[in-house]
Amino acid sequence: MLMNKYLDVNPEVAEAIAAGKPVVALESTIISHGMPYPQNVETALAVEQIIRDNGAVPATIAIIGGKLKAGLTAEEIEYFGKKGQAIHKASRRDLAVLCARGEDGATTVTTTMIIAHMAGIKIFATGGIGGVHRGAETTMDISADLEELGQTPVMVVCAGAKSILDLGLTLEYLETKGVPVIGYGTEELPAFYTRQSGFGVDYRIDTPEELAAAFKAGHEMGLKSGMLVTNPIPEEFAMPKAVIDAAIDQAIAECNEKGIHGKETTPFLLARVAELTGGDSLASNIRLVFNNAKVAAQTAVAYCKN
Ligand code: PSU
Ligand code: MN
Repeated sequence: MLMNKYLDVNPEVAEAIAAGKPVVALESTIISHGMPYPQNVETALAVEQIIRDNGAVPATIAIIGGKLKAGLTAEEIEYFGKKGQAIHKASRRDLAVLCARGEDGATTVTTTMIIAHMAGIKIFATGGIGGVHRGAETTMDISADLEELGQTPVMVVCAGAKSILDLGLTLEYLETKGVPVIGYGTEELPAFYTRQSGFGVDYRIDTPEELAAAFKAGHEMGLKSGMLVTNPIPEEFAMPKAVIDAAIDQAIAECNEKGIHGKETTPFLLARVAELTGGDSLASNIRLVFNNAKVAAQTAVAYCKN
């Protein structure tokens, strides 16, 4: 554990880490900015239960009153879900000022990795990561998540990246940063709502044991980078490709027309795609998060065994 006065690890999580028991980190931006209330809170609580059912302790991460919290209560999750986009979306650049001021912040993949690492948590489950946005050649909109994956040794289990991003450029960037992109049971990068993207992953791995062994090898040789595990949405919950592609194209066009940019872009696109698909994309989103939580918990269990 990299202790500092801002870090506040809840007792159950601290005890599990100290005893070498499996723990899985979860982010809070997916709650406040990634899904509407009340599905966001229901999903966050259900995900914690899935992690417990698979033998690990959940640690939902957020910034509350200037403290970097690892492990939230159900009341705190409800608070983040209700406050939604009124909560500050906190990336790496925001940590210092928010904590000095004693404010709240919803942690993205980036900040959840940072705080998980401080607390000694190695495995983190989420829905999707940020990446290189379409048009980044001129906007330079590249998520800080990619930088963090390059410098913080935490495994992130996600369902690939959405095609709101430029998936090819996202893979190029990850390669530059030295981040292995693993396909869980697949050779193809999943595209979040669909199992196919047309892009290959670096390695296919089929079991939680092998995921744990690969991550441990990097850790033991002192590599500081993270590992990205992309876990395809179960077939029965995937969206028809034509439907999701049309919704994403329309959402991106509206985003450009409205001049939305910076940290507002991803939340806008997520909400608009959910509206345009009449909630179908939200249902898929919830299912793929459940699936990622299960794989992350199984991998955390395997990591602690060997
Ligand atoms: N992708 C999703 N759902 C999410 C996010 C991304 O499918 O909730 C959130 C995550 O917290 C991710 C953040 O770290 O958006 C990336 O934001 P940006 O593109 O502004 O870096
Ligand atoms: Mn951005």
